[in-house]
Amino acid sequence: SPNDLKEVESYVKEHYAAPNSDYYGIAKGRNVITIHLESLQQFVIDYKLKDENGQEHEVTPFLNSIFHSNSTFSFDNFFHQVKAGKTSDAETLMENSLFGLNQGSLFSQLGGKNTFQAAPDILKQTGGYTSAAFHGNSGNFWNRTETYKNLGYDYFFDSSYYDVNDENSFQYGLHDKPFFQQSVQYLERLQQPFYSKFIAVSNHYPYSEFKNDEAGFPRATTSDETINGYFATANYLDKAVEEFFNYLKASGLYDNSIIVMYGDHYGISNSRNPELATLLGKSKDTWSNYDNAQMQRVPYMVHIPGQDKGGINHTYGGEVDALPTLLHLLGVDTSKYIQLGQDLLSEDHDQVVAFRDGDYVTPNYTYYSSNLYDNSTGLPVTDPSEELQKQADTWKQAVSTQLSTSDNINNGDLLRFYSASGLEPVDATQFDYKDGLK
Ligand code: GP9
Ligand code: MN
Repeated sequence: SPNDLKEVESYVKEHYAAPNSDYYGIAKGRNVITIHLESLQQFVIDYKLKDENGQEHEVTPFLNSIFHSNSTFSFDNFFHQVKAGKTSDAETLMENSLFGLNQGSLFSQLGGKNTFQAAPDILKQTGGYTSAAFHGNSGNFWNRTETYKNLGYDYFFDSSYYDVNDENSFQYGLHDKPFFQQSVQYLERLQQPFYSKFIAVSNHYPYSEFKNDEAGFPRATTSDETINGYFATANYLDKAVEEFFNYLKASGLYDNSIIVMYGDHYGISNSRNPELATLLGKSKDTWSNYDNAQMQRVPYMVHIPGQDKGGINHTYGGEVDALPTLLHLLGVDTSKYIQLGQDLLSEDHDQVVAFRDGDYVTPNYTYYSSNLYDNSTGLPVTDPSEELQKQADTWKQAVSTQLSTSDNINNGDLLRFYSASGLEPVDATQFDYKDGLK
């Protein structure tokens, strides 16, 4: 009921993190180009894979160059926060600053019927942006077609807009290089400024698509074939993104755009991590749930060509924090929006990162699978001081309130009652993605 909104509003007000004036609006009016880096984990950044001759191969040289550029706001303590909804949960988090559901996918269950105040719609109503999502898989997957309408996307170019055949695709759709190549014809006809999202999917489990000579990248040699293929598909993604950047530069779009890149969730699951350990200079035998928690870091980079205030920021945060961060860089005031994350560049940012199941990570302590760990040793805290126990209880409470607030909003469809944002409700019936740009 509208009454349930009161509690939500006071939570949001209490947690609002004001923008940092050094960065507020530095990308105002620019196009936004978001690139979804499927299953890419932060450990891959700067990682070099050794082949059987001991020769090192940089897995993502292009993304590494972006990560280290001072035109990029890069975050190396940024965590995914998804559960069973995987990619779709990441999209929910990144574009709404709300969590997915504790069970299943919010896109599948509520995406077609709920009211949202999402990135495409906010930018349209505050900045006159056109919006488009690009993905070389069927629009039904994760109920995207229906959900995107409610998110306010003007256009959705799904696989029906692409030449997809046995040669250039796999079970999740078109491969990344042809995906970006074929996307350009649509992108260049979009009215500027635009907000766009490109879901590149080749680096998807089971990472079996590219053998040595196709990818030109060696396989790892652990006993786990999933791990072994992961580096080659990540390298292919890196090359595809580089080609897309080259296009952006050649077309002139680059200079008046901002390019956001994020990894949606882990690519290597916890059950496989002990096998991965040796490649990370760690021991399989001492690998623990502490290590599993730390592996949930994913890349988050906001590249703003022509400015040099960026760098590698060590703030702890997660996908829920991305939208307020982005909006503030674009000079959009978020104080009236129902968003549960906090601008990562704000002085007020809280560094308690919630996982969807109630576990959490902070700069000094990690709570994962019922254990509290000291980050400085990686060991469980067996006998916490009274003070630390109190602190840990506070963190747990903060995380559970953030998650339950999100669930109340989503399950109660509360945004349909919320008009104080100043946003007109999205009229999903005005979108028909079959017509494209005709
Ligand atoms: C398919 C792709 C896969 O369209 O988004 O999603 P995931 O399996 O990673 O959730
Ligand atoms: Mn995914």
